Amino acid sequence: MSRGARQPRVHTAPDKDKPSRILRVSLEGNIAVGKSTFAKLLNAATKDWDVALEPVSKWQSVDTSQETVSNLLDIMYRDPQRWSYTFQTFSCMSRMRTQLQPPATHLLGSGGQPVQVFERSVYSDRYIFALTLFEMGCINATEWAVYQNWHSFLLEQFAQRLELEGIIYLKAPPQMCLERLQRRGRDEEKDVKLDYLEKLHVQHENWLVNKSTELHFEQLKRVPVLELDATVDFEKDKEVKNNLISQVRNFFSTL
Ligand code: UDP
Ligand code: DCM
Ligand code: MG
Repeated sequence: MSRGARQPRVHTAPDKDKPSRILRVSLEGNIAVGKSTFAKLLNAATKDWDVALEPVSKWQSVDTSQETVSNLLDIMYRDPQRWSYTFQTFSCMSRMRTQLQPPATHLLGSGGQPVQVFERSVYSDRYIFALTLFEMGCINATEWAVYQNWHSFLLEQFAQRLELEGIIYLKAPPQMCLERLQRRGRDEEKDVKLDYLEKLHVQHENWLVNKSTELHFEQLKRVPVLELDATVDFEKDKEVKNNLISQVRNFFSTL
């Protein structure tokens, strides 16, 4: 076809037997805001949605095929200058592995609009955690350059399989996240301070609300964000839970 010629419009009847495109959405938010709790509620809400939780246990137990070598989450919090880069490398790598897994088979024949929901993403690894740790001096300039180099390269290579169609942002004040963190009582996090949660909060706001974070992936700049108020107790209050889930359902229908 010559340059500039009009493409013919092709109308095809919807194919009833063709499974819908699987949407990929990440669930973002501060430490202990309630992402895992909410993810489990989404998973239980309909068989059209499948959730992949953050692989924290893999970070707590780094192993070879023979033995467990260390608890990387623990040593990162004990000595952040020494271990932050190593932690961010490993956590992002395990995240890529999770996001590259084929979707659960039940999603393919779910009948409705199938959605894969990931607790956090390769984007929050870089634009929330690695960036904050660099700004705090826990990741040095060389480590940050190396991190960004491989992160950009791998995301470009795997773009089609890692890109998201939507982001859900669970938002609550850092003070409330600290209270939830303390209630959860993960041993490695016992010395996490309000100041750190405040920095992570600002980083989420800059990325997802103010849009002032410098992003390096064109598609990511256009991904729609649903902000949800996580100050309500969606774990215990059924009405609150149903309200949040219906906001999510509406959001998915727009993607
Ligand atoms: N939590 C709560 N009310 C809620 C949501 C969460 O009390 O509406 C508690 C939850 O029981 C847990 C803590 O907050 O003890 C942190 O939740 P989660 O592990 O889901 O947070 P994440 O770190 O995954 O965001
Ligand atoms: N974490 C981190 N860097 C990342 C991802 C997670 O330091 N790129 C930490 C923050 C929490 C823990 O891992 O201590 C798990 O996060 P959450 O409890 O928010 O699910
Ligand atoms: Mg979690």
